[in-house]
Amino acid sequence: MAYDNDNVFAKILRGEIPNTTVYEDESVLAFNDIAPRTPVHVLVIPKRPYIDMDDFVLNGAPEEVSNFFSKVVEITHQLGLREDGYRLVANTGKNSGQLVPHFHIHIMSGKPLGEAGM
Ligand code: IU
Repeated sequence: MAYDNDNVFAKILRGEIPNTTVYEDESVLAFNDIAPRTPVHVLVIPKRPYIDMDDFVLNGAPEEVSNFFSKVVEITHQLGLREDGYRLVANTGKNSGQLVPHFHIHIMSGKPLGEAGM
């Protein structure tokens, strides 16, 4: 499957669609989910084009992958989530219900979330 340059997160990265950024550096962008399911619902994406978690982990450079996950944890700290905790979700492929074909991690928190599931 080829990466779709017209997916909504590609448009956000090109500045064609606005977003509420919570963190940005040369390789990563984090922004508030447009339809939050929890009081804190942030999406973290690599700036380079990967379709999903599988594509990212298998085809990204090892430093890129480890840097990304370090940034995710850094962002949870920046958001003040370490003490009460948080959930990370990375929908991958059809069965997961992944809607946007640009790899992203959901950071969800702000209340007790119960059993896993969105
Ligand atoms: P999923 O893992 O691909 O199902 O999640 C996509 C998320 O992207 C979902 O939570 C949407 O609310 C969110 N989103 C967004 O933040 N901005 C948008 O313009 C669109 C979707 I379209």
